[in-house]
Amino acid sequence: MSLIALLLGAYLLGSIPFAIVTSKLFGLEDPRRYGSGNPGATNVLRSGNKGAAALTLIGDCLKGWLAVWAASRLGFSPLEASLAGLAAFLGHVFTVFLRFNGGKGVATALGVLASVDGQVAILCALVWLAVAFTSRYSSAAALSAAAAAPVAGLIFLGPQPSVLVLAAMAGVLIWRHAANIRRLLAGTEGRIGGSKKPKA
Ligand code: NKO
Repeated sequence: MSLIALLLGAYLLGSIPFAIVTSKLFGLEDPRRYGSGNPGATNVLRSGNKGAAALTLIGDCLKGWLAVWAASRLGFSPLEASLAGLAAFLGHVFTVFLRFNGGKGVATALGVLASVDGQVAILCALVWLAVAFTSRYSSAAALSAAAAAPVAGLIFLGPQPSVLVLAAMAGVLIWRHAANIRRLLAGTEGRIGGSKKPKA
């Protein structure tokens, strides 16, 4: 299999929007129509359905993990496998199935990290949990974990090209949270498990 075919396959896998798929399965409203309007686990939780939110998180996470794992199994190098992870992440964010307007990439990035290096994933997940529990802001937790990712990469993987792949993922993730950053600064950001209030 060529690298191009691998990246295309990973992109298509990443493009599956689990927030939309699970919402349809559970007969819930489209998450793009309430809360932050984001097709992601945090926003699906605002529907009040914890099962749908958990399934969104697992699905979005697994596709990132699977892209890297499959690439390694197919004999691609660790750097090529991390690029497959980046392709799945970009598939989630710029999904072909939602006119290139997908999610923010947090759960998918976690799946990619878990497959690239377990220690990096655990450190970032701990940062997410610490900030989420203290602030109750999913976005602030994701922004902190993304900032930690390249640092954790350097610590556990050393200076190698796949750390740049993690940094690129973190950069796109932070950029996708621009509206959240504005709401955090204005004090109007919604908390975890908060209401379904219309978009601010
Ligand atoms: O609706 O705009 P919103 O308030 O929903 O949502 C903001 C939120 C969007 O993300 C999600 C996914 C939630 C996943 C939660 C578990 C994540 C745990 C660990 C994350 C590690 C991320 C590392 C990134 C490295 C590049 O933010």
